[in-house]
Amino acid sequence: MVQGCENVRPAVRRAPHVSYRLTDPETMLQQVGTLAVFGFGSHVQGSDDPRWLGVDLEALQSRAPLELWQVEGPVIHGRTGDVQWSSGEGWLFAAVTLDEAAHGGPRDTAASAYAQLCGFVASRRERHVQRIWNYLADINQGEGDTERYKQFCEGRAQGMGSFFEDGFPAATAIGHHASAARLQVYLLACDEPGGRVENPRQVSAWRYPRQYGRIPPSFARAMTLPAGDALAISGTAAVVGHASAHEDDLPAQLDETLVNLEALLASAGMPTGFDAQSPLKAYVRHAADASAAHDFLQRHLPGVPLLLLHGDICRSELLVEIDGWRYA
Ligand code: 3EB
Repeated sequence: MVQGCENVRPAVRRAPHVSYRLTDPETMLQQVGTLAVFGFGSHVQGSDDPRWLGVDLEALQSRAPLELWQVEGPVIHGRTGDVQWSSGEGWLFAAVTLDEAAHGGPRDTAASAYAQLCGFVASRRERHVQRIWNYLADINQGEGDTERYKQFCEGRAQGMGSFFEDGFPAATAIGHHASAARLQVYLLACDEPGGRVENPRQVSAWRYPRQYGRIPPSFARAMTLPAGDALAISGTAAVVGHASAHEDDLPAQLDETLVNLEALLASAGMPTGFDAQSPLKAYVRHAADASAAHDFLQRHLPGVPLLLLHGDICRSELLVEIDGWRYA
């Protein structure tokens, strides 16, 4: 077959390297190729660099590492309105941290954060959002449709507008316990599209029935990055079909969550299991469950880099949620 020039594919972007490391922000920010550095909790020493983000979730480990995103080339960075960002090698990190006190509650704050982020990404070559994280205060406060998570979902959908009409990125939404009611939203985007992945054991979140809110959550279960060399895994919990399983039973929820993670790997065509290159985060509702969760995960996922964070899952009956990366 004759290959015309229309068959020439653009360079496929290798996945950023995501890792956890016991180091300080400045050391990492000085390195060529550092796209973003994350610290967890109120005691972490920060930086004014737009690539630094201090996350409002406390680590449940005595020596908590930083999370690093690294690409294989030079990185530029800046601030545009409330957006802090960096880019290099076809990848884009962008983040917004908004205080609800200045934006009027979880719905309007989410709408503003998403409008700003989507507007910024639309102005960039790296317009294909692969993965989003959302951290908001008191996520389970309020009843029924007024629960803060459900208000957040409504504001998120409003702020996104039609930006994700071809499909949602992978995502995490977790509640924090910081003193200020801040909403933090950050994302990873690329100049090439990824591939959305769903979990055959779970109803797709955007098709959740009415009982979970007026506006269903806007996320895909996972995203295969453009080169197919990594899977970005959304917040994954003990949800089967659309229902929560094993109410208030930590080991059973952890078991079910690991079954869901394996189902996602299979659905994405990834090898089974997780390894030393595949960092995971476990968000644990009750700090008292941290050591049980840590022991369980070390036993079932030996050698896997783990970061345990104190966070509330968006359904009050869920005690734990896991997200992270699987490299091919
Ligand atoms: C679930 O499976 C658990 O609203 O962005 C997981 C990942 C969950 C992302 C989001 C919510 C979100 O429905 C909750």
